[in-house]
Amino acid sequence: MFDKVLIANRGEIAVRIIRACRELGVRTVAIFSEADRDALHVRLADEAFCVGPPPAARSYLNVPNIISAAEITGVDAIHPGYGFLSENAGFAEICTSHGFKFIGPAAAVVALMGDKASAKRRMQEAGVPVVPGSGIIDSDEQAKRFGADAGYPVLIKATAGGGGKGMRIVGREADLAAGLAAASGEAHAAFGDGRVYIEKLLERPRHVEVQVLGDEFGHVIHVGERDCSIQKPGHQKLLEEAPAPNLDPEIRSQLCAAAVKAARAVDYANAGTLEFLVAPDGRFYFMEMNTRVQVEHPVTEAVYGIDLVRWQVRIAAGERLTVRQEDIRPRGHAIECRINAEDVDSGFRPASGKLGTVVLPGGPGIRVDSAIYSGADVPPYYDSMLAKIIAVDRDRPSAIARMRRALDETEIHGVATTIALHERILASAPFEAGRTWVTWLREYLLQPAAVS
Ligand code: MV4
Repeated sequence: MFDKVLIANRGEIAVRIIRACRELGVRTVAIFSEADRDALHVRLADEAFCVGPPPAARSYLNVPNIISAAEITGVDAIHPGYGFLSENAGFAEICTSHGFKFIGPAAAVVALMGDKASAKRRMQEAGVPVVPGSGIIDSDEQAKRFGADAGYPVLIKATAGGGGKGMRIVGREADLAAGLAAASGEAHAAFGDGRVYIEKLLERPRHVEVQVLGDEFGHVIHVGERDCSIQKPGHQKLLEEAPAPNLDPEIRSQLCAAAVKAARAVDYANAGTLEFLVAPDGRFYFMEMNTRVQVEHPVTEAVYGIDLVRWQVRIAAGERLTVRQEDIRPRGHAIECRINAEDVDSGFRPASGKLGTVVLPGGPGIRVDSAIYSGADVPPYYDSMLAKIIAVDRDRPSAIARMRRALDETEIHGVATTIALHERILASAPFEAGRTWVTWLREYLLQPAAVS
C-alpha cells in the first residue's frame, strides 16, 4: 500500500478521498488555491500545499505546481478525483513519468475514451451496441447521405465534446450544412478540435450508466447500474438513483454484461463508468466511458455495500480485486440529491458568498458528502455543488420518503440552493412512477423562463 497520496482536487470529493486514505492508513496531502485556505479538505488532510491563485487554471489545473507539490511532499501516488485533471491523459502521463502512480486507468485508456468518436468506434468493434452514426464528417455530401439513410431528426456531436458540449439537433436536410458549420465552429472554439459526427436522435431516452471495477490482473466486474435521467438544461445531473427504476431484468443483465465486455476490451484497470442511453423500447446504446470516480458513486456504494474509492486506491497500489461478480447483489434502493448553490429561477445561475447557518441531515439511511460548514465561504471560481445527500432504504418508495424527510431537515442559509427543486421532483407523479427521461426536468418541471 502507498505511504502517502496527494489529492489533486477540492471540495467534497477531496474530503471523500482523504477519508478513504485515512481508513487505509495512508497519509494525505491536500492541495489548495488561495481561495480555499479555510476549506475542509485542507483541515482534514495530514499536510496541505498551496498551488496558486483562485482561478482553477492557475491552481487546481496548474500541472507544474501540482507535480512540484507531489515532489516536495514525497507522495507515492496522485488521486485526481473528478473534474479538473481527472480525465486529462497528459496529466496521467506526467504523473507516471515523474514516478507518481496515477490513481485511475492507464493514460492511453484515458486518451482513447476522451475522444468520443474513437471511443465509440472501439466499443462498436468490441460488440457493444452504439447509436447508428456517421463517423467523422468530411463533407456536407457525406452528412446528407447519413441523414437520408437514418432519417431526421439527427444529432451532431463533437468528438472532443462529451457531456453534451457542442451538440446540435438538425430537423431536416435543408438545415444540415448550416448546423455542421456551426457545430464544428463551436467545437473548434471550445476544444481546439472541430471534428464532428452525426447520430440518429433518440426520442425520450433515459441515461443509465454501469459502474465497473477492474484490477491490474485482468479481473473486471460490474457494480450495477445507476439512473441519472434527472438532468438540468445543459446536461448536468441533479438526482441519481440505484438501481434504475422500471428496467426490465433481462435488459439490466444485458446492459451490465455489455459494460463488462467494454471494460475488458480496453484492459480497464480501476473504477470506471459506461454511460448508455436506454430507449423507451428497452434498446440501449453506449454513449461515453468516464475514466474516473463519478459524483454519483455513493448510490452504488449504498446499495452494494462496496467502497469504490477505497478500491480505487487499493487497485492502483497493485492489490487484487477480491470481490467476485457473484457477490455483487443490490440491497434496497438509494437516491442522491445534488444540493447546488444555484438560483433555479434564473436559469441555475451559480451563487457564491459566505454561508450562514448550515444544518445537514442525518439519522437512519442518510449519508451526506460535503465540504461545507456554517460560516464557510463558497468561492465563485469552482463548481457550485455544496453537498450530496444520499438516502438508502429497503425499496424505492421508502427511499423517496426518507430523502424528503432529509431535505426537510436541511438548512443552508446565505446562498440560493436546489433544495426546493428536489422537493418538487420527489413529489411529482412521473418521478414517483419512475417514468422520466433525460429532458423530462426541462420539459415538465421548469418553465420556459428557467430554460437557458
Ligand atoms: C444523444 C441523445 C439522443 N440521441 N444521442 C447528451 C450528453 C451526451 N453525453 C450525449 N447526450 C445525448 N445524446 C442521441 N443519438 C440525447 C442526449 C441527451 C442527454 C443524454 C444524457 C443525459 C442527458 C441528456 C440531455 C439531453 C440530451
